[in-house]
Amino acid sequence: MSAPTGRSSGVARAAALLAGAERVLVLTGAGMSAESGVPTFRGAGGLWKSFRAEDLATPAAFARDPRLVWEWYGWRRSVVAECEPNAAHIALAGWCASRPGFAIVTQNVDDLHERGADAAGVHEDDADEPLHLHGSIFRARCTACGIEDEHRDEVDASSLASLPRCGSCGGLLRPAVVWFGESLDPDTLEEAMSLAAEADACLVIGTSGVVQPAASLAGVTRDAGGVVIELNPEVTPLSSIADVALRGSAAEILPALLRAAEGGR
Ligand code: BV8
Ligand code: ZN
Repeated sequence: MSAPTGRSSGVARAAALLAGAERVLVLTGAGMSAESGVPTFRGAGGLWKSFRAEDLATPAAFARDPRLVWEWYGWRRSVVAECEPNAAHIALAGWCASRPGFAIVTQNVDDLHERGADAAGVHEDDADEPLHLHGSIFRARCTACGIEDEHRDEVDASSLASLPRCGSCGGLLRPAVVWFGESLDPDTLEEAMSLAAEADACLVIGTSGVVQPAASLAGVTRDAGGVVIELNPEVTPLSSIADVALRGSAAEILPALLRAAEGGR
């Protein structure tokens, strides 16, 4: 177990590990978007009124009250749309574009990694798209015919009749995200697991490390002989397997860490 190191020595140690890594898996959680203004799930202030994600982000909640669940996602979409990618998104996008062996795997359903790449001037051919383990809040899937597509329309959740409908069969649409109790897309999970197994380092940013199977990715890297770097203001269940634990915020630490890693190449 690593003791959280002093800030500058921790950044120097983490930078040396990243500089020497050919393949890096960057696993991000809600803390990556916190400084953009997107509420985290478990942090102070929570996500929405008195509801917990585990109560609303489930198939049962949607079956019971699709209007309430769509109201929640409509609100979250409006919050994300008002937010801008922060310095961590932008620095990470620029850095991954210059290092082909680096992959972003995110638990987040926002589009801030993608918008961070735009802000960093990264052309879509220069870097792989981030892998969204839990889907995207800006995509919807038909509950009847299964068609999935981008969906950024304003959600009118005032009645069942006004909820989003499938253009092809008229079925009720649902957010194309992975709810608790639902399996992740098998191809996405397999790709994430193999990236983790091949990685020389796993950089874990802004996740409480409680949701499975996403939280197990860092352990897969470690079990395969790679190193783990955690960037989080708080201790998490992943801290015990971190070679370096950087206690601070993504937007503050990540740009400095990546600059130091660049200098060490
Ligand atoms: C599944 C999308 C098979 C929806 C989300 C073992 C194996 C398999 C499954 C389970 C298992 N044990 C339990 C389960 C069930 C469940 C689970 O893990 N439950 C937990 C609560 C115990 N897992 C599942 O259901 C998964 N399905 O495995 O399928 C299966 C099938 C049937 C039955 C069983 C298994 C699917 C889980 C996906 C759920 N969907 N999101 C939506 O967004 O609406 S989860 C959601 O919460 C996020 O996507 C994320 O993955 C997760 C955790 O959130 P975090 O990103 O970590 O955010 P959080 O707020 O928790 O923490 C923020 C962190 O940031 C904090 O540490 C904070 O300190 C830090 N921070 C704050 N500010 C900053 C910062 N860091 C840096 N800078 C800052 N400025
Ligand atoms: Zn349909």
